[in-house]
Amino acid sequence: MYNSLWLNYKKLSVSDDFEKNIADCLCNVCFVSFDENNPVFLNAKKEIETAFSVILDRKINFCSNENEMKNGLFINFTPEKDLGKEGYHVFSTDKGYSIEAGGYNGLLYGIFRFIELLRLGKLTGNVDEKVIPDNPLRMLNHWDNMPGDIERGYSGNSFFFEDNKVLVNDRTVMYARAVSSVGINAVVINNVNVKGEASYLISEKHYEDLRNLSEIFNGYGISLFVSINYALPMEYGIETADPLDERVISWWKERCSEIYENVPSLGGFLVKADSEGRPGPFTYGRNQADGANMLAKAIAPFGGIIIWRCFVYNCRQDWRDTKTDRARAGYDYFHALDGQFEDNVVLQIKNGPMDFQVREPVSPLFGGMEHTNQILEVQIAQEYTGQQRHVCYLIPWFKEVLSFNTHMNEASVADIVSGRAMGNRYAGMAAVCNTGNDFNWTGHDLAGANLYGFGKLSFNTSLSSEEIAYDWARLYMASAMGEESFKKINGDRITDVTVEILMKSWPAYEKYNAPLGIGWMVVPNNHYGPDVDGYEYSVWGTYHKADCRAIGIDRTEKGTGFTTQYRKENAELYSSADTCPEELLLFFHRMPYNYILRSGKTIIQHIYDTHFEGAEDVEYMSGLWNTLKGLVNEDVFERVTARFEHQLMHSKEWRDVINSYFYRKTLIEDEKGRELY
Ligand code: GCV
Repeated sequence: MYNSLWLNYKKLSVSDDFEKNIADCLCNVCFVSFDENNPVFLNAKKEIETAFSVILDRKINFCSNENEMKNGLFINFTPEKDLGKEGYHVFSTDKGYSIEAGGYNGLLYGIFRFIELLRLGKLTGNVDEKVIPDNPLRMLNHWDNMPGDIERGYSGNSFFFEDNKVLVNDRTVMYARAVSSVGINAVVINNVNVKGEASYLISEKHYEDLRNLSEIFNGYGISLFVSINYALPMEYGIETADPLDERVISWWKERCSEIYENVPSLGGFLVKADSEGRPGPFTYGRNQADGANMLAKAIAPFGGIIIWRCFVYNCRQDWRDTKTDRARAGYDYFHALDGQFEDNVVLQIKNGPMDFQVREPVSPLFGGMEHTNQILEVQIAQEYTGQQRHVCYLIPWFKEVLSFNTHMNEASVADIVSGRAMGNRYAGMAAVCNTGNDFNWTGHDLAGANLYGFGKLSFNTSLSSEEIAYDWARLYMASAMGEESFKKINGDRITDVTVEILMKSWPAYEKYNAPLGIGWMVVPNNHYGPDVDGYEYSVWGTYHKADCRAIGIDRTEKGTGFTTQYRKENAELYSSADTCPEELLLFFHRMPYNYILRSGKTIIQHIYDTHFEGAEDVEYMSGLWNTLKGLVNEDVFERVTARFEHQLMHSKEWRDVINSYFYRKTLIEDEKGRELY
């Protein structure tokens, strides 16, 4: 059982005006000049039929000759216009409405958006929306394992795998519809940690299922990708995985040829190499470009691409070693290889240099490579941001990352990953996905906003977080109640409350988490809940080094030198505590607790205050949520209420554990005399 996410179409008849001017008009739909056998066309048409027949509660008449129709919705194939294959233009005309698209993906996106505009009540007045997606690749990475579990999955088990088999069923179709409705065009179905049966996902045993899955995906404009085990040839009796060894090279060529014979539309491979125990080219004294290029050459004849992750670091560090710095690793391994990758290799770079903490600086690899295809990797699976038990709307965070000026020719991260800055064809955004086989797909209903939002943002990076939150809240939360909730008062109330909660949630989470960008005060391994010293006594190299005098890591030139990996302007900004953005102060600097921040507060007082405030913010959000009782769908209300109860308790635990840790280290009292344990 599963719900239909934000595609839960309900009858919508909000006013006489709607009935007369919109509903009557939209009963007539004309598709002009499309290939009526194209699978994307067929799905697009089906979507209109499904949506309109429910929303308008009328029979829909289709035609393909525009002269046959006086008014209605006209959908035109316009490859000659400047929309590319994925852009669309929706506008009102004196005969009703038009959607223009230059390709089948554009058609699908235009139709999905048109249905949204209809449901959002935005089809009144003069409609004119033309969008060409900013990012060529808009990707979801699932960390699903073939036995059926999900690494860092917080919403049930996999719907792609069970008992080491690939699942292809009606849920697959629902998934494809939903993610393509927000513009996703590439999906990796399996975990980057490729182990066990997953090594053999690209083998005869699973080709048929992969082909069936890819056909469903293709019908929604999505390319199927798989994560592979870099050392796979060794599972087939070759003694080495050295990328320069002829046996390895020809093994991959043959395997690629076999795969494409069976799964012709496969997009390519995602690879995690030389990281956290995964094999890679380092074992053979080769570099990351050697490894990626060998695979790229093998897959190129079939039009495939290699997405190669830059999350490469040594996860064993002695705490006394003050020079080694995990934050440096990505740049240290990849920067010098700029320009050496094949055209069909794309490097996938996590937003920060560490690992999806609630706050990190942007990775210096963005702006550090001028001749390499790049994808930004973010994580909507809330591994470090409350594991979908806490509400944490991450789109504002991603917007900050995208707008970061790398000072490489003044390009922002958005400019680089869109391909605009360097004119590259392969570029984009990927999110580690937050779905599972729970009824509501994302465990926390409000986490659905991150799935919807990631797609929307990667399609159009200039949308604001609020706009995205508003549309999602209206489509999912308000529409769950159907017609009644769309009526002015309830619909607006539900939407406004939901948007307010979403927009408060990431700042609140940051307040009760580790302070000022230091990160990693979380329980090791499962990454849930506070454990200030949990990682301090492990070898992962994520130390905060808090003692009774100071906290933070000196990452300036005098320290680990991480700041020098940025372009001059950013290196200077981060090098001095006076100019360093304060939310990142302890990431870059080791500071005494009585250092005075720009707010006039000492660091220690800031820690106390933010932790009290964070828990209060949760109390406020949860109170707001309670005002929706009786207004939103009862199931949704109960599920979210239960999660808020937990978040309330858990945010207080975070507050108390962090505050008492620092109180006991420093013995400095809270100026406001609140209870510290
Ligand atoms: C898939 C972190 C996570 C791991 C994850 C890894 C990665 O270390 O905790 O679960 O592995 O990142 O991104 O590869």
